[in-house]
Amino acid sequence: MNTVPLFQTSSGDECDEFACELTQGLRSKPRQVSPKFFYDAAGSALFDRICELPEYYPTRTEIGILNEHANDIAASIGPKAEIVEFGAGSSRKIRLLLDALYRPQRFVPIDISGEHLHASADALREAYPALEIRPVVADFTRPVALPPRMPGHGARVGFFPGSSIGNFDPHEARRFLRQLANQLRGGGLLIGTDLVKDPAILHAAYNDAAGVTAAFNRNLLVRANRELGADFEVNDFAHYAFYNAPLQRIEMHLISRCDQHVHLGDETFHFAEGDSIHTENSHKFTVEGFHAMAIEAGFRPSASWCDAQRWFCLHWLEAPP
Ligand code: AVJ
Repeated sequence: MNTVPLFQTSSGDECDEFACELTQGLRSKPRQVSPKFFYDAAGSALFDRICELPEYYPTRTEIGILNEHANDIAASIGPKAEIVEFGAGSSRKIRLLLDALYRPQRFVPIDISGEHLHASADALREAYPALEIRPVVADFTRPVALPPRMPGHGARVGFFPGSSIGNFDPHEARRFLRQLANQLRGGGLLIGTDLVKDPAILHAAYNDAAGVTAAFNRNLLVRANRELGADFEVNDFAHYAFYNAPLQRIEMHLISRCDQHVHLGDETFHFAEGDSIHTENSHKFTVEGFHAMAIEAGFRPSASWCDAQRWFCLHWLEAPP
């Protein structure tokens, strides 16, 4: 078992990141924790199940768009591209993209989890022997040193599907896109966004009948118990997800079902009945609003491909040289 270093330092470098951020998040009011901590092995498996749920339309809608517009997307990106994926998700989407492209030269998946990254890189190497695959273990929200571009290669193209951009607050999203526009100079970014729509459809997507999203949300507490020795009574926290229309985002919370105390490290946290831990924001976009944000970040929006219901959209953003 891993021993967890002490984490009351404010410098933050000596401590386990999850321990640090969870402790700080529980000390603050409103209480909050980053959704990036959902994705341990169990959380990643739960997310894969979410993507198959009848209510969770984003994954299958985005795959449908990739399929339907594969030729246009490939024409926009051009031949011999170097593809950089921010966060190595399920390999289904990248395979669809690689299959559509004309002689892609190199694939650089960036992910914080080396284990997951190298396993999927090995599988892709078998399926695409002509493609150079250069995984980079890193937190893609920070600037990542990319392998130098090869002479003779086509555009350097970022791939950021799944509306993962929706996890950032608008200010952070702009900052992140600005960073990408710099890294991808002379190339571009293929990015997926979930769109603003009937709140009932959004609500259902984050409140599935089978309870998988609830388990995904609560897994954060399961993980804290296992990795950090916390003592959350997981079933005493309710999954609560709703659409915040003025802020155009789904919010996920864990709500205390009773008056209770939780121990983490050497601290005791009190929860009154109804107290919340804010675990995720998932922002929704309009095509126009997203284009405006992309322009502010230094991109030139070129094409956007949506499904017929306009539930989800893939955008091709050019990064000026
Ligand atoms: C991976 C952030 C796009 O917000 O829809 C799914 C994560 N959370 N169900 C999303 C998620 C709850 C997902 N993103």
